[in-house]
Amino acid sequence: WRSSATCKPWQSGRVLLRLWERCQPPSRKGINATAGQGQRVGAQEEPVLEDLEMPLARRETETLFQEQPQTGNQYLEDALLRSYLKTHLPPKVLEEVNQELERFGNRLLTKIKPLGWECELNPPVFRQYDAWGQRVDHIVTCSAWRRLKEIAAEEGLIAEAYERKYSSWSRLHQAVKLYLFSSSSGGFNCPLAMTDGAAKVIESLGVPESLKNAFDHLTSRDPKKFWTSGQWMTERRGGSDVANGTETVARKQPDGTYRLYGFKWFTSAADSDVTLTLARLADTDGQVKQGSSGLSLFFLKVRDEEGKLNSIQVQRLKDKLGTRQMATAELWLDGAKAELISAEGRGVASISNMLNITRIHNVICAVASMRRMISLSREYARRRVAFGKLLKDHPLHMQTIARMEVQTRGAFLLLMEIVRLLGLVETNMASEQDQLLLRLLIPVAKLYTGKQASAVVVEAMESFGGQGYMEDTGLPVIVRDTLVLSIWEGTTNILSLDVLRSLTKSQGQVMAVFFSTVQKKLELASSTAKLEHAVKQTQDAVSSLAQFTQAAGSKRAVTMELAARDFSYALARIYAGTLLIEHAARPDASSTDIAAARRWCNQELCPVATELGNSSYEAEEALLDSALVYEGSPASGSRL
Ligand code: UCC
Repeated sequence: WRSSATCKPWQSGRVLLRLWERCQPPSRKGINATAGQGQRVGAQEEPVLEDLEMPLARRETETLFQEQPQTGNQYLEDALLRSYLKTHLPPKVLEEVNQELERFGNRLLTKIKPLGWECELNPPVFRQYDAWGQRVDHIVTCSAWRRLKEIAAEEGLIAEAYERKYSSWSRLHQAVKLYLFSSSSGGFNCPLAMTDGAAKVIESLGVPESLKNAFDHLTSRDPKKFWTSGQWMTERRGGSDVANGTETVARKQPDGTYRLYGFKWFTSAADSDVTLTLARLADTDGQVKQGSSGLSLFFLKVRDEEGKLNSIQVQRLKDKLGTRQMATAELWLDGAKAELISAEGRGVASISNMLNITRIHNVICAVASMRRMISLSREYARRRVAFGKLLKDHPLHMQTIARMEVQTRGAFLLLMEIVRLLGLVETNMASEQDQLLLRLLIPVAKLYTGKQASAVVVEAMESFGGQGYMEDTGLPVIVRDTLVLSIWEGTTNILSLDVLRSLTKSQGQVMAVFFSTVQKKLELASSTAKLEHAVKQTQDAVSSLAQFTQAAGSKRAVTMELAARDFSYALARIYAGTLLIEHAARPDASSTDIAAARRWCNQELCPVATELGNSSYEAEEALLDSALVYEGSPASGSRL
């Protein structure tokens, strides 16, 4: 390593002159500025002896670092979002929304994104005691986190959906804002998801007098008034199995309120103002009813008027892989004062209204993460040179990003479809079919986009090479925060079983609606020549799925359980493919719209039919599953 020798004072004037020249910025020396900092593209400079002898000497003085990918106004750069809005929104709504989203995009870029990053750098801290030994259980959040709460109110990120200024399109407008906000939100999208869910539950109860004040706070645009809500569902014995794992007991008080006693094991955004939670009503003998029908839903304020915790103790904050900007805590409820808000024993059914909203937020977050990573990746590919040319000029690299783009487009349209349907339901404009379709598509979209997002963000991270793995690029944060999406709000398998629940509960009607909706959309697109093959592929997949559902009717329940995940994937792929085809069949569709639809439909659209053909759902195969998993383990008794 000889670089330092080049700057020694005893060197001749000629050499010093050359050194001075080298220390000048790249632009003076014929480096192509558009290729990124320090990236040489055909730079022509007269070779000198020192260059040949000491190639590394130059490097020390030049800015040879990779150039940071910079994205601009997210709204303006999102072609699919803009074409979707142009296609679907009524002209007057489009005009207003378009202006608003452009303004919001600028605010995100200049103000909100830096706040989000500040939250990442200053995660919440738990202070259990004050300086004088008094227990305070204070979750200390940073100023950026608190500022984001104010911004969420100012932007109406919850209010928008409940004011219904644009009638059924308000929900979609809100979802689009949340989608743009998500990746810059520093984790504040999590409390917003639960706040939206709480507002939805209260609204679905008809906003009873006792909850009117809370509803006003949760849906307020006034930063001073705005409240966030938690969703305390998870206990020590129950993650997914809420019905059997919930131990919290509710004791009725003479004034008609309840006191809750129990331990909530995962409480996200534990700094929230209020929460919804489940508990078992204790009778006068202290007896409770077990199972799902023993659970009721409660509303409670986390602190009283003086800011003291409502007989709640914070045990500790969780040490999580991601979403570290947001405080997740273990909480002891030691007589927390609460209000019963569901019918007795209808806790799970009531909180499902909240779950369905937070699951939609999960989809929003999944699509947003994919979109953000692709934006950064494509931007980087415009600047980074490898093997003599920009990454964007390497066909294999472009193919890789294009595959991610197709996945993201399918997921995006699935999200838009769900919030469109939700908007119709919320404004009493939905048909019974719309309602059934919504019930089916929420778990389908949640489970599918959660998995897609994990795969896409990891792939996108790779597109930055080693830089993608560097903490201070911010890229690993996105990856970590995305990985939770297939876990919280119901894992992939739990959501697959929820898809089956929707089938059973509707006695198969959800599937009838699914088939007829897909068929209708495909028929409308079938006259577009360039989509002919994609339409045929999707129709074939629909036929296979229909055959499977018919055959499954005569099989044992275990078959459906084993098939649940593949079945849900088939629903997701077929429906998203249909939406891509529909979008590509517009008169003003672009060649990329058509390409996205064609490519999506080239993947296996109906994995459940393939696996049925492989006998994967037979009882013997289930036994083999266990044998494969436990071979060599003490459990199998067959260790080598
Ligand atoms: O809280 C968490 C983290 C918070 C962070 C939030 C951030 C969100 C971020 C978004 C992005 C930024 S995580 C905790 C999440 N926990 C879960 O998701 C629970 C997962 N487990 C399930 O979903 C289970 O399937 C259960 C708990 C719903 C199963 O309960 P049961 O009691 O065994 O189920 P049942 O008996 O089948 O259903 C009871 C009733 C039925 O109604 P009826 O009695 O009228 O037939 C069901 O139809 O509830 C109804 N029901 C539903 N209704 C159950 N699920 C649904 C549903 N999804 N939609 C409508």
